[in-house]
Amino acid sequence: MNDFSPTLPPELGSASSVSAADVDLLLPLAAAPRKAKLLVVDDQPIHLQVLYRALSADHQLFMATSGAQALKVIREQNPDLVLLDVVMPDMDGFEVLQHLKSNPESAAIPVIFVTAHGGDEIETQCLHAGAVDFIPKPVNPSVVRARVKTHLTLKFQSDFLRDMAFLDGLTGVSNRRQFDERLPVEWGRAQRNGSALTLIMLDVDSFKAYNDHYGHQAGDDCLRQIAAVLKAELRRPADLVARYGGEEFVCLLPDTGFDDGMVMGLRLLNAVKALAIPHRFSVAEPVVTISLGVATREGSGQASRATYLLSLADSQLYQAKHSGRAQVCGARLPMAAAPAQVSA
Ligand code: GH3
Ligand code: MG
Ligand code: MG
Repeated sequence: MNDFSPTLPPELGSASSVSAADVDLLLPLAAAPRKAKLLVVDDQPIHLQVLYRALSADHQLFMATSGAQALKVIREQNPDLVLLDVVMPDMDGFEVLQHLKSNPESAAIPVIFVTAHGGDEIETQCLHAGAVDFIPKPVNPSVVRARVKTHLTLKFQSDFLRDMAFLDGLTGVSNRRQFDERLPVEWGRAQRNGSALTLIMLDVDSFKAYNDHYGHQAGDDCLRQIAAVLKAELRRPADLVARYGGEEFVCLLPDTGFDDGMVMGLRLLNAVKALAIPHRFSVAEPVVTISLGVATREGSGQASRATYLLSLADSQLYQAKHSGRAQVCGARLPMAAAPAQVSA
């Protein structure tokens, strides 16, 4: 049995049904950059067709004809809004919504229920289940468009506010709050999978002297340039660069072992030096430089806390400062052996 055999509205092609492999090719159905992504879920092709006609001109539209298929599209496409049929065989709309709400990655996606089974009671039930709105069938295209527009506006506003809450206002990279949230998540993942995790902590050398001589504005500009360089050098999607505070930054590098972490540290050191920002008053070099501490958790053993990785990076940074600045020091986190497997 496969879950992916939607019947498509005539506009979407001549095929009356498609296989699981074809679904990926058919989606997105109306791709265009920067259009909001909508997922429409209904087991009845006729209803999909009506919603397709109403919404496809202004949105990037995805279709699903079962709850299971909807969850797959949501995982892969992360839509901005879902229009969800309530009554479907196998997995109904309430169950789909429950899945969405229980996963932090999809919990914030707004869901509008669309159902023929109207009435105050079902409407209340939909809203209590966590839907943002309720549209009765048969749908009126202009009402659907208006409600979708309203909920997309709210969604984009809340996305914007959440992004702002995690960004550093001066440099535009992530802030301390974002880092504090990500560190335990990445730490947990590394412990579970026995994968490597490297943390680099870095600090601008003689930055007080830089501010004192070149002015605070120039200091701010210098921090912005350094942040941009760090971001440009760390290109993996999972890498995180955050301003930790003042003139200190942290880089969190999942799946990065100690040797690669040290190479990355050196790259950052050289990239900042290559900015060639004059600093006649630095104790290190005549240009702005950074000192870096690298700490890596690797191997299948256990180390007790994420904060130990942070302390180790901090102590390595201290070492780099103490040894003359403009350099990288690093260490591996000592690990205890993983607990032995007990068999019955
Ligand atoms: P070291 O090489 O040991 O790190 O010396 P340092 O002078 O960089 O360190 P110190 O901690 O004495 O001074 C840090 C300076 O960073 C002091 C503060 O004025 C400056 N600073 C911190 N945050 C900002 C900021 O947002 N903008 C500017 N322009 N300067 C900042
Ligand atoms: Mg400093
Ligand atoms: Mg400092």
